[in-house]
Amino acid sequence: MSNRLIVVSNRLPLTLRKVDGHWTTERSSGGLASAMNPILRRNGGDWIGWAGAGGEEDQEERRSVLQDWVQKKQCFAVELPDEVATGFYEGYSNQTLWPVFHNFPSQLKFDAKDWQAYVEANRIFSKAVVERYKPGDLVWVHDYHLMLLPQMLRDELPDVAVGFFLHIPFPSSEIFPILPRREELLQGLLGADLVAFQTHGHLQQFRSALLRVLGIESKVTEVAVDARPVRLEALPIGIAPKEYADLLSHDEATARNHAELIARYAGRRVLLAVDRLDYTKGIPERLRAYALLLRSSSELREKVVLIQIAVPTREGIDTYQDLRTEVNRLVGEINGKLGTPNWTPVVYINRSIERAELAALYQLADVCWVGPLRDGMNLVAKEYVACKAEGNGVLVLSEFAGAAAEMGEALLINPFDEERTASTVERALALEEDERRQRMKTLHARVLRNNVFRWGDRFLTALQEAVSERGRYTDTQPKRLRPAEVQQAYMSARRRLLALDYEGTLVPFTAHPHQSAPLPSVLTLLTALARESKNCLALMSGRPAEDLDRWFGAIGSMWLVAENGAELKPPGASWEPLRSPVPTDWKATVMPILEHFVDRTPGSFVEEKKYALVWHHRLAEPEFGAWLANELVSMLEAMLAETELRAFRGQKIVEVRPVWANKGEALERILAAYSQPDFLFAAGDDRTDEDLFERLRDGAWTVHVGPGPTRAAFMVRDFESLRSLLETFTEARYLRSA
Ligand code: ADQ
Repeated sequence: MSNRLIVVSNRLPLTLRKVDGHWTTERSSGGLASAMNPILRRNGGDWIGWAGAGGEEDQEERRSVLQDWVQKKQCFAVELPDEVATGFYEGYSNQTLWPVFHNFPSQLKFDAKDWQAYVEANRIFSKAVVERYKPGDLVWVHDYHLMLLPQMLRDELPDVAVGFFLHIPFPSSEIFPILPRREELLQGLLGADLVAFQTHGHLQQFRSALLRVLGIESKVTEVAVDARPVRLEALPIGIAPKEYADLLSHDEATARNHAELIARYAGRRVLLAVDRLDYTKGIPERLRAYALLLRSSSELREKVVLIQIAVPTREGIDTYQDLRTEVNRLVGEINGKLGTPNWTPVVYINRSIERAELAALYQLADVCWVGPLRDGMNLVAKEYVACKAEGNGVLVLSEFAGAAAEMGEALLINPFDEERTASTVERALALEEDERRQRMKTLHARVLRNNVFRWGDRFLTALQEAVSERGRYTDTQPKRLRPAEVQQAYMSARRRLLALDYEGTLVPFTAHPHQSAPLPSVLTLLTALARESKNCLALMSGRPAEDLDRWFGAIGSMWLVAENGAELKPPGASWEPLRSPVPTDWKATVMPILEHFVDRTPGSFVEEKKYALVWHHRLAEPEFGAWLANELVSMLEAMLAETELRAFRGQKIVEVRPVWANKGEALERILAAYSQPDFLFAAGDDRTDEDLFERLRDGAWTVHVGPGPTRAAFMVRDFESLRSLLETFTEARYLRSA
């Protein structure tokens, strides 16, 4: 794993600070820096991030410190103009994305200018990466501030290996779609080779958002984007446990702090809470639950103390000021109403504390109370456990922290239920020693094992695997169609056959199939293609004959194929079934089953065609619809096994029709009448078109419209791209030559 690494995150592991009028460098500790620094040293590379607002003064000195970072510290600072920085960081990142991703839609604020700043900031980061990039580098993008970056990089450096890790939760598909600019965010992420989340739950919600917002289906481990695989992973972040172990065993300041704390809290049980002062962390909820506990269990009074450490953060945002006021009020109220001259129930520390002090507190605390309302992972839970090698502590953990997925031996709480939280904390204080040790030792072993270094290695291995999978994927995936090549072939051909699907291929899908009438531009296009004397044009659709007559009847010189191949109409002739007689008496048996599915699936309906029955679930809830479609197909397969009928899944439909009624068979029939074309072009987007592609394997221009698995040799992005290509076929220069 020796590729150079470019780490990109909003902030660098270094901070610029003015001390005594001079810019100085402060090194930030923390898991991410601990994990990335050794990898960066081993592999070489850069860490790219924002150095913080610059101000007007001492720019030269500032620049020289930043230059020093590049040369000595592998850190490359991105400069954001003040306006961009504010809209990007305090605006879209922290007032739009942060609340929505943490299930606080009511806190969402959106300003289109902030979005522009977010785009601009991502662009500035992208430029910085492109400048420093060398072929073969692995780029690792961190977190919600930079969701557009993967696709921006893909546009600039098509072969770049880029992975994205989301540190915060990914919201449910009920919540995610409320986000302004949701499509762009998902598209931005899909530029990556690997998108990784803290938990499987978050990964599943991301897949659900892809389906609902972009209509993209995915597998648990992968999603296809334009014949490129994007790997999906759940990789829970860990900590660097040794940093804590070393402090506990060797650091003098920690030992001193610990001794002082023991003396200060002698005879009291210590509950510890350590958070950034953020509304997602559940601080007021904890304080209220604590007050309930003290009121209901009077024997705990004077025997227990809650040390709440809350480091100020994002102070420029009003909500955070309101939270600060609320927490101050609650702390004052508890201490004022319940405290005694000998006892302060809550010790509240509203500032950042040194690591040595934190380690001593973890070592001391009987219970660590981690109660976020929503959290990507929560490292405090793991840091506490890392300091409890002896097993003498209890972790109380919110089930809404990502950490809960891995730390089942903790006592889990629903922080919104303050009464039960209070009784769980009471239970934590009373836990039998055996049980306490057993739980903590299991947790401790897991925190040691799933540490941040393992996490970093797993991410980079997955990224490298994802990149090497590209080859496998492109072998079985269609190539992107190059217009110039197909135009050349078209131009030099003398006898051309064009078989085109309609819905999804020439026009987008509509809510109801009867609404798919063509726009004049589509009619003009088809008329021009059909009129050309070297062309034989066939429109192959799932629609019944009467729809096609109504829409395309005026274009006389074109084959029409209805109901996916069941009926054909040669140019200037009348409709004929592909085979006859066609049985239709089966409909009476199948219809009640489809109707039963309609009853179970709001938004779905049955369409009766001449030779087929179709259950449409386009308007139904997407995952439920897809699941029921599978169930319906397997039920029908069993029922129809002995007949010539089959149940087919298409784009949001299940269709029952005779097995021979397919587009491949219909094409055979057309080829019998229009033999040996020297240019064969077939385009479609649906499973019914696969029969066509299968029939035309060698030498034909088979084109799949949109991403996804197919037997076609080529693909184009969407129906608009296909139409633009077909329009060039009607231009004079292509018609004239040859
Ligand atoms: P955060 O929301 O910042 O991180 P968390 O995982 O708890 O949340 O990390 C906080 C870090 O800050 C811990 O290392 C803790 O020790 C430290 N800290 C907190 N209060 C402190 C104080 N008063 N003084 C000093 N240090 C303090 C985001 C996501 C999380 C995810 C991490 C890592 O929101 O869910 O776990 O990234 O992926």
